[in-house]
Amino acid sequence: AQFVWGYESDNGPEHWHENYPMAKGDKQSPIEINSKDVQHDSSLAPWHASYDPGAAKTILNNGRTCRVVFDDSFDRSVLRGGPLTGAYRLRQLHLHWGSSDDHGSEHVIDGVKYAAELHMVHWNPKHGNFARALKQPDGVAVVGIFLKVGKTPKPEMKRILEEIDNIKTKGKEAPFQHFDPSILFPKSRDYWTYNGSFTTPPCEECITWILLREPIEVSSDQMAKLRSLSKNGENEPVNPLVDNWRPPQPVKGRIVKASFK
Ligand code: SG4
Ligand code: ZN
Repeated sequence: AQFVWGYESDNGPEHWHENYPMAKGDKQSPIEINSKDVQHDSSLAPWHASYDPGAAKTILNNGRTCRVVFDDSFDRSVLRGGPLTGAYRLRQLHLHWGSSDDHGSEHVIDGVKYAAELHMVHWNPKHGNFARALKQPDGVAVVGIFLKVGKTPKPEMKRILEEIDNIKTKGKEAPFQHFDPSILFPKSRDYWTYNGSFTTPPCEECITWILLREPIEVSSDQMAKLRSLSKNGENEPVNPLVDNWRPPQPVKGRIVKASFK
């Protein structure tokens, strides 16, 4: 039988390298960040996103995550600055989350696991297309935002969460138009940055990670809504889509830089 990667004990992160050898590479993600090992870099510029709400297209459940897809056929929604050279185009955003509020993020900060981690995936148009970009060390930039459970729901998460019932099962897709994902950013622009990989097979090492220091706060009910997604297809036994995170990988001498002191 063909290997279909996932997050179960028989096809999860411990098995990925058997079919995707890059998963044991030297620049894998996520990692654990220890603030005492981080280097402040005063030359790190601020980052800026300029997103066009009209670029949002659809939201879908692929059985592994929930994803919002954007039009990236021209420089419409772009990320600039920070550690990046030039403008990177927004392609999609997706999330990773746990089966309960005390875990679910991929990156771990000083031992802290957040309930979820939002990834905004951008690619460098100097490489022509996304497929080519992911073969280049400066091909992709992902902004990572941690979701922390608190008392207050995040109203900006509403648009995504109200579509959950329309994309309950694997393979479902719904229109998702007029959405500016920058409403999901926290107040502070402080970030950590390091060079790493995609956190799913084939785990290509093409990513400049920009991880935001300040988490956004969501309510426990909002997290529960995300967990109501299913891994199964329609008319199949219910299998909740939870714990779609890869654990931290070896740092192997990489330096994490901080934009802040
Ligand atoms: C999620 O599984 C997305 O659905 C994938 O998007 C994405 O892969 C993958 O995560 C890895 O991205 O920011 N976590 S991550 O490193 O973007 C790619 C699709 O499959 C290639 C389109
Ligand atoms: Zn991701």
